[in-house]
Amino acid sequence: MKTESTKDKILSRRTFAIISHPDAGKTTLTEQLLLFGGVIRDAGTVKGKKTGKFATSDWMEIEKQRGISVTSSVMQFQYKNRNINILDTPGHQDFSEDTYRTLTAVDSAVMVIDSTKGIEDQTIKLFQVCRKRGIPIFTFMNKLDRIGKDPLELLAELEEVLGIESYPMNWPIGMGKEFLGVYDRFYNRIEQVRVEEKDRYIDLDEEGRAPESAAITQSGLYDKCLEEIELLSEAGNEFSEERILNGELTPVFFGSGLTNFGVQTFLDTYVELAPPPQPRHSTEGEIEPTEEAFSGFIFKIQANMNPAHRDRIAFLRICSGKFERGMNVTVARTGKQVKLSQSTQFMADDRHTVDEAVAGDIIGLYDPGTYQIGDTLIGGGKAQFQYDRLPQFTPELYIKVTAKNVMKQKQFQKGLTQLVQEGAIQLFRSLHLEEYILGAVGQLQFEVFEHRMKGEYNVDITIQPMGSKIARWVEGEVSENLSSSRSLLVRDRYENKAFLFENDFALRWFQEKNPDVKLYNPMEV
Ligand SMILES: Nc1nc2c(ncn2[C@@H]2O[C@H](COP(=O)(O)OP(=O)(O)OP(=O)(O)O)[C@@H](O)[C@H]2O)c(=O)[nH]1
Ligand SMILES: [Mg+2]
Repeated sequence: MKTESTKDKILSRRTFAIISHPDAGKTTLTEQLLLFGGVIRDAGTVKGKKTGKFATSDWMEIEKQRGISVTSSVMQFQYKNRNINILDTPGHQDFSEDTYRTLTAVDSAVMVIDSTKGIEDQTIKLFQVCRKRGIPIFTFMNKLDRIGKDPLELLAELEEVLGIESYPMNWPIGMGKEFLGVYDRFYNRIEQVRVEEKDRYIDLDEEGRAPESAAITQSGLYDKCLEEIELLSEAGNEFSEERILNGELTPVFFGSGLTNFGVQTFLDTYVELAPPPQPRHSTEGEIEPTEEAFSGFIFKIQANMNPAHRDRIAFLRICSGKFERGMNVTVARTGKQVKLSQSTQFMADDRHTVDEAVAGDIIGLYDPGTYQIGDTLIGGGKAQFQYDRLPQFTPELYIKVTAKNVMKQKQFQKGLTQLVQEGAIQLFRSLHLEEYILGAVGQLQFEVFEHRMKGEYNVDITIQPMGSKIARWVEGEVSENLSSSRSLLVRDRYENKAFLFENDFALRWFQEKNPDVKLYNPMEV
């Protein structure tokens, strides 16, 4: 048994990711949450235009320039006796690998929907990943300060497009310029827009009505809201905490991240309803967070987070027990023992040393090249189990890369090796010519790579697009004579041989001609 205090600490953790289609407002919402968490004093903006201050979680140079999130970032804050680990993820599908892995490290997710657009493609995909993992999902209908879709239509989309039942925790009174506030079904009050804090809330009577003295009752929008609330009470789903925690029912909040409306109420409710750290599956079955022995897994590796440090950080989700700086752990994959003496907690790229952390927390470990994404770390001298493999994607797009300046070979190699270790791009070498070939799931990954090679390693690169390919690895030996332009034989960074096929047809043709060559795709789990 754990001592009470470690158990209490574990139970106070809330670890979640913010997910959605690009531009729905994840980073903006994250910024407001950090504001309530008291960890930043002014909210920056995604583009930083007016104030020159950027959102905390878009810390990478290229993110600031383009106003999009490229990589997930983790931040910690305390709110109402809860210790919150929040992960802001990129929405763009070219970066979804990072987002999918991040989702393995959380216990719940906040799905942000741009209410002017409704449910978009990438949201559908990310939702499905959460559902498969049984993660509870909280929905934030964003951008109510603009004229958007009808709220009832948005709810219908949740059920029809995503197939999840919903319970609106609050309901908008108007929208756009006429957005007056929300009718809060959970706290039984009306929260008004642009009203000073002391007058912002109007308590509702037993019938769920505001006192007639309240000015808002004079508005037709209020009447419309009441009608819709009645409809929801009669025909909508019932509130059920149990179904929320099972991921069967999503609580829905309406608000606006940019104008900071409804965000605090969302946070208040979220910390009440969101689950504490959950067990994680391993080769030895489920591992409970309150188990005595320390364990965790690495879900992300990031080089050069801070230009002043220029080192590599491995992100660890602690799954059980307690972490103490200086402790010894075993890396399950290699059996190697490591002393964890350099550990950090984050505010995006800002960090401070952490001496103690518990299950549910996400910490950064200094990585001299010891870790790989998916590694299980276990306290003490023996690793008795490993956590489930993390999702990995087969690259679809390929390029050849060289350093523009041959004198920069050394830096080029260094950058290549370090950025490839982050897991978003894969490195191959062609067998005869020893050319460097990179594979990724999307074009934007290459743009980020080029940008970072320049910014972080001071190397200009030349890119030669190869188009899309199908990668298949070879089991056993294979003759180099089988390599051709349509079925290019390459080695991955672990020296395993693979073919890059021009297309499906080339793959099938090859298999028919060479039935003895056993091909497989290691990323299909
Ligand atoms: N009108 C309005 N605009 C918003 C709101 N929230 C965010 N935006 C704007 O929407 C744009 C995208 O916001 P982000 O927070 O970067 O969106 P994101 O989901 O983090 O985008 P990616 O990280 O690229 O996937 C920015 O221009 C924001 O200022 C809102 O509540 N109302
Ligand atoms: Mg973002």
